[in-house]
Amino acid sequence: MPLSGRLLVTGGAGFIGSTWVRQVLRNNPDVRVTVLDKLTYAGNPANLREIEDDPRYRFVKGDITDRDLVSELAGEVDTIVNFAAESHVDRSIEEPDAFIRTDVLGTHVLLEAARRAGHRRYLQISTDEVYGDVAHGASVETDPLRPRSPYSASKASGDLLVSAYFTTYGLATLITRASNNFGPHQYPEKLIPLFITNALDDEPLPLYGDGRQVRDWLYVEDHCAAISLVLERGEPGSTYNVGGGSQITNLELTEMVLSELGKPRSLIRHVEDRPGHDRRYAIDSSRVRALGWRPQRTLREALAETVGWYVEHPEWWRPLKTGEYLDYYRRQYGARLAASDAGSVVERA
Ligand code: NAD
Ligand code: TDX
Repeated sequence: MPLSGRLLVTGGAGFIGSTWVRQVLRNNPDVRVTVLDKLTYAGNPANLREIEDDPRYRFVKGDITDRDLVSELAGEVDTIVNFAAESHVDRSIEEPDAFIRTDVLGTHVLLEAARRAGHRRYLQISTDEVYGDVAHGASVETDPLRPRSPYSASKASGDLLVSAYFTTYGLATLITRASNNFGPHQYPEKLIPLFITNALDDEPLPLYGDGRQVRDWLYVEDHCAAISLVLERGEPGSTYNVGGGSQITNLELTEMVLSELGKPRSLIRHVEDRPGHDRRYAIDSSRVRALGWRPQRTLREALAETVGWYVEHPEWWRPLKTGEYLDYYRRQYGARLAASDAGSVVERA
C-alpha cells in the first residue's frame, strides 16, 4: 500500500532525509511533504533540487527547537518523520552542545507538537550506536542502551523520550535504528565520502588506530525503503533495527574504496584513534525483515555505484570542501597526520 497523507520531514536537506524525500515522492503519488531544515553545514538545498518544482513538496528553513514554528507546521500535517540531528561522532567529541540541543531538546519539541496536534504517526530516525560497543553477537531492539559518545548519548536520549510519549500519551511512535549509511549526497566528513574524495585528489586517508573496527554498511536507498515500510506497517510503540548485513573492518572497506578508484594503498595513514572509539556494532534486523524488507544491493555493488557518483559529481562535493570544512579538517586531522608522517603512530595491524 503506498504512503499517503501530509508529512513533516525534519532534516530533509541532509544526506538520508533528502534521499528519503526524493524516494517517497517518486513512489507515492498521494503524499505531501513539508521539509523543515535549519540548513546547518550538513544541510544542502542541492540535495532537493530535482523535486523543487513538485507541487506536493515545500521547503521551510527553520530549527526543530523553535516551538512556535514547529507547532504551526505540525498543525498542517498528520505525521512527523524526524531525520534532523547533529550526526557526526567526531564533531560531538569536539563540541557536544549542538547535539544535546538538536538531538534531545529538538526531539522533545517535535514530540510535544505531535501530541498536541493529535498526529497519526511519529517516526524517529535513530542509530545502532545507541546500543554501544558490541563485542559479540548482534543487538536486538529490546537490549539496554549503552551509548558511549556524546552523539550516541544524545540519540539514545531522543529515543527514550519517544518511547515515553508512546507509553504516557499513547502517541503512535515508531523508531528505526540503522547501521552506517553510505551513498550519494553524503557530506564528506563521514568515512566513505571523505576517503573517496581525498583519494580522488591523492590526499592521505586518515584511518583511526589499527583500522580493525567493524561497521555494518547500509546503502542509503535500502535504508529509505525500510523507513517507508516501518511508517506504513510498523507497530506503534515499536523499534526496528535496520542493518545492511555487510560487516567489514574499516581497513578492508578502505581497501575496497581504493581498488574501485584504482588508487594505491600507500594513501592510507594510520592516525591517532578517536577517543572512546566503539570497536564493533552489529544489529539483528529480523523484525524489519519480517515486514518484508531486504537490502537490494550487495556492499560491493552499492560501493561501486557510490564511488561512481562522487567521480561524476565533483560540482556537488568540491564546494563543500572549503571554508568551515577546511578549518574542521585541520583541527581534526592536522596534528594526527603530521604525527603519522613523523612515524610516531605505529600501525598495529
Ligand atoms: P546529516 O548530518 O547529513 O543531515 C542532518 C540534517 O539535519 C541536515 O540537513 C541539517 O541541516 C539538519 N538539522 C540539523 N540540526 C537541525 C535543527 N536543529 N533543526 C532543523 N534541521 C536541523 O545526517 P544524516 O546522515 O542524513 O542522518 C539523518 C538521521 O539519521 C540522523 O538523525 C542520524 O542520527 C540518523 N542516522 C544516520 C546514520 C548515518 O550513517 N549517517 C545512520 C543511522 C542513523
Ligand atoms: O577519518 C576517519 N577515519 C576513520 O578511521 C573517519 C571520519 C572515520 N573513521 C572510522 C570511525 C568509524 O569506525 O570509520 C568508521 C566510520 O566512521 P564515521 O563515518 O564517522 O561513522 P560512525 O562514527 O560509525 O557513525 C556513523 O554511523 C552511525 C554516522 O556518522 C552516524 O550518524 C550514524 O548514527
